[in-house]
Amino acid sequence: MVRVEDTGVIAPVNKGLEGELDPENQAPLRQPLKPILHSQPEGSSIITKGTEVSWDNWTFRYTMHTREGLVLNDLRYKGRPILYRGSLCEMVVPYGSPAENWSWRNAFDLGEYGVGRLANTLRRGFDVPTHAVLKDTAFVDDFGKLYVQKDNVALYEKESGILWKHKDYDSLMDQVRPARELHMTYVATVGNYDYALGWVLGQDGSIAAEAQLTGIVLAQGVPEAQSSTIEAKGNERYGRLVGKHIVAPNHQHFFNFRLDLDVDGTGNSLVELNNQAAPAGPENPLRNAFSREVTWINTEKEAGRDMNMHACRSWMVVNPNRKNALNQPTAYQLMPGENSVPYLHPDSPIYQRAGFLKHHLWATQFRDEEQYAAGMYPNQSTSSSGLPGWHNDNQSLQNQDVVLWYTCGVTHNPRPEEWPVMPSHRTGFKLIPNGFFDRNPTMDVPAPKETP
Ligand SMILES: [Cu+2]
Repeated sequence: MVRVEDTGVIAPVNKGLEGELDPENQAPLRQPLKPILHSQPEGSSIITKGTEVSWDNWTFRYTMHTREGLVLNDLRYKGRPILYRGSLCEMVVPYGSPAENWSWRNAFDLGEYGVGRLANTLRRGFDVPTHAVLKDTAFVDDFGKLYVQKDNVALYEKESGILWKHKDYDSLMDQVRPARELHMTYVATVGNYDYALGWVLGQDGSIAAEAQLTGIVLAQGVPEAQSSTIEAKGNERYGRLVGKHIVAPNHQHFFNFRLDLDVDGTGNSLVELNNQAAPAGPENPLRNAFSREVTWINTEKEAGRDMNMHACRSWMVVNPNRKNALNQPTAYQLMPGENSVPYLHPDSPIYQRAGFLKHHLWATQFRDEEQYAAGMYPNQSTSSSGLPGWHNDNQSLQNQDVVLWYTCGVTHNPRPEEWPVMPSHRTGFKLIPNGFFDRNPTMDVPAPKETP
């Protein structure tokens, strides 16, 4: 022991939070909604053989990894390789309160805790739909002993609105195809937070990474509301009053996804796409024109890139050796979703350890030992661990085995409605085909049979 810090009793300690979530303490309960039945009378379209999965045109294998949770391996569409390995490879949650007992709080939920080993046993009809296929995982504990965790991975199909549709007012033709998705999820409880994490495959070739944030926001006891307004002042300077004597500090959740793409093979290159308004002139007389500019990102150091709303920026992994029917290189595009920048000072210890926060997009040439964005051992890391260090040798990204690293952030300014438990907040991003196919790959999806 180095020292003991006791900052004294500030507020009545919150007792029995579990009881607060109990249905008995929510009385009177609202009228329940009428049941929705999911039935698959002809069985599931998901075919599994051990950890091999096939569904619609997709095939892949998965690993439920102790540290990274659900990892996709060798993901292919109609046998064509797309993603060799896709994983959530680090997560960090820096808290924004300067208080003595708070300023050092910044859990690395993967590198320090491991989201796979913290995955829950799922229950059909509760965590996942009643028709979900559940899988067990064999893990090895800290002492090398094998154990099996029951039902911690779920696979299920979900109806997801319209895949495509068009109605023609002249001919009254009305063609529509309902969308179906394959969801693969698990739920990891890391201390106070619960994360439902996973992957969603679409029939159109899209791959989505999804994170749902729920659980209990970390809370500070406060003597009394000093401000009780929506202004940032008093004891709500760095958070928000969410209950009597309870302030939930501002914080951020940063996820880093490691995406070892193999678009039609390992020879891949990287481009950045930026939209820009065309200059006024004879070519643009009504000043409405805009173009999508392509910038080739040829080396690792060029690849530290950030989101840009003005350019509607995205990135694309291209196979320069393969062409579609339109003579375009086959490619997959990373479409960012919600994101944030860190509000940490660049000199803060946490920013040094989580250097991957410096950019939204990184890219490296594949190296087996480069698996975790904040390095192998973030609990003992230094500023050079992980992505910023790996960039220094500035390897080529031209026709190489390119690995993308995407940082996705949620800035969480808590609300009273997130107490005593937080309604799920959904975030993530998508990988979508862009020139990978010659045209809409779902034209062959049959129309559903007429239903009464
Ligand atoms: Cu949060």
